[in-house]
Amino acid sequence: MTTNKLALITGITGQDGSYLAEFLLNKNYKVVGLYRRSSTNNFERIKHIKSPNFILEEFDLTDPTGCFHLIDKYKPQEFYNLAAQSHVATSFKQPTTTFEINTIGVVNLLEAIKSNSPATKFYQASTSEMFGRSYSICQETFQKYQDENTPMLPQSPYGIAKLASHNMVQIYRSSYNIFSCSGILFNHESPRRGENFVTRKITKYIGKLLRNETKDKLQLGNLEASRDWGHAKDYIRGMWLMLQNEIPNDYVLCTGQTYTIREFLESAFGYFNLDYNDHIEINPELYRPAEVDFLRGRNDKAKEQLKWWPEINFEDLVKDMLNSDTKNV
Ligand code: NAP
Ligand code: F7E
Repeated sequence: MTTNKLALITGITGQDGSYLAEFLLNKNYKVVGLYRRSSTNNFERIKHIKSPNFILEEFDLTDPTGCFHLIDKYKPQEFYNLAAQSHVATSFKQPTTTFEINTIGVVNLLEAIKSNSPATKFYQASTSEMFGRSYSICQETFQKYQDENTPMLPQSPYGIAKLASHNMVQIYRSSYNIFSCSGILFNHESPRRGENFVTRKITKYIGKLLRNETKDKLQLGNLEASRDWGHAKDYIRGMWLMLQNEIPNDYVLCTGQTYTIREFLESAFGYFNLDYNDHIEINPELYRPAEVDFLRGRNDKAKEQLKWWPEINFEDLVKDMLNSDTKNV
């Protein structure tokens, strides 16, 4: 197999960036992973990747000149923008930074592509958080769901910033003919999930508990919200499929199943015959100023047009995260 395409990935040090890099390298892509400078290197999720086709380059999404030169230098076939201030609760505390990274940063990239490499295919990491409190109702089952046609009413600075960039991606597609797509991805997790997202916070705590490394209770906020949780490995395959399609478009990627945080707790603690009620404590400070109460996606468009559907179910996702976080127990 010869090396065929060049792909650039922002957010390479994050959960999705690391899985996408592995996926593309397996397809014999040349991959340039873009990371932002930090005082200590943050390569935990990618340090195992050893390939002559994988290189790293320093970059910050909020620097327009850097974006401009980067696109000009590589003129890649595919560009995956996965970098973001991705924590919803943080976005309430840092709304300006969230907009600079999640909205202006995306415009920086789109402008650079328009000027320097208009044939580059662009993927934007949009999110189910854009739906906020909005949902559609299925006429047959009367169940609530969200899909590409559901109106969007975001409930956080994160959701609003992502919706603005989502709309910009559509503008560059319709106005300038850029092959730009947004994946409206519902929550996806893995053993590489950041430790301050609720699923990983729970599985990491269970590992510590079983190794007798903590006597503290796990502090959590709202347990009644519902999320449509899938596995990151499935979702990065969907990102790639969007850029292989003949026409650019936006797609929901989700499982179609929804569980509350309480149900996640039951499943994760239950795996070790533990009762989560004995180990958690509600901390009102972890409640958000506004909450997205219910998310369940419908992936009919991705199924039909991309032949994409998730292969890892909820139980196997929880097991995968627990097996990783309870190593050496
Ligand atoms: P993640 O683990 O938090 O990774 C985010 C990445 O963005 C990190 O590599 C981070 O670098 C980088 N980054 C942040 N600010 C940057 C900047 N100014 N310049 C350059 N890089 C910057 O997120 P993820 O879970 O992989 O998610 C990937 C993308 O999908 C994000 O855009 C997220 O908003 C979106 N999304 C995620 C989900 C989900 O459930 N995971 C669902 C829908 C959409 P550092 O490592 O230096 O912080
Ligand atoms: O919260 C509740 C919290 O932070 C899930 C990001 O990847 O998915 C993610 O955003 C739910 C919320 O994910 C704690 O109130 C309770 O209802 O794991 P999360 P998120 O906010 O859904 C979307 C699709 C993205 O795009 C985002 O980038 O759990 N919850 N107690 C808690 N959440 C956290 N983080 N910590 C708690 O202690």
